[in-house]
Amino acid sequence: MDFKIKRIYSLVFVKDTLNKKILLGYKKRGFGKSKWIGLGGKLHPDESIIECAIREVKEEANIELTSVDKIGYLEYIFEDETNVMAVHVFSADSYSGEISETEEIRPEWFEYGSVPFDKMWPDDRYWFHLMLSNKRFKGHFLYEANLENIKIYDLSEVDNISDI
Ligand code: 8OG
Repeated sequence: MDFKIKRIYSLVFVKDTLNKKILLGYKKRGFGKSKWIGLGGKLHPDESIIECAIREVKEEANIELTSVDKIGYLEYIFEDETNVMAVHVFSADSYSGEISETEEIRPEWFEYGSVPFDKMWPDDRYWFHLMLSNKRFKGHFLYEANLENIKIYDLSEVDNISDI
């Protein structure tokens, strides 16, 4: 029998919509080390996925989100692994506090046209334009065991993400 264990994560993109900039974090340690990523992490027991998104952004960039919008759902499957990562994607355009570096993340603003895709997870290239233009989407990506190549994927825009 081939069954998979789902691990649930939040992934948050803070946007400066006025200046068309997106906040990414340089991951200093752990899974995805040395990549530019959205902020986020693993769902804790007894919290909602929105609470997880807000907590992770506070832990990783020292800001308190004051609006969060669920915009996507992505599943990552890795060859030779039983775990599936289920990632709930959010965008946020308001927060309080000053963004600052933490032990795990060095946050930095990027212009929408200068996103460093070559130093990000390869799947980001497929759906980033949807996220930046406020579209809602869902997709699945099967990664080769080396975590560098995507073997197959599907991706679609959806009208409503709340029922996923
Ligand atoms: O707690 P930790 O920092 O390990 O959480 C991982 C974060 O990175 C979480 O927000 C989900 C995100 N993430 C992955 N894999 C991938 C991926 O393949 N693409 C993208 N865009 N984000 C990912 O863990």
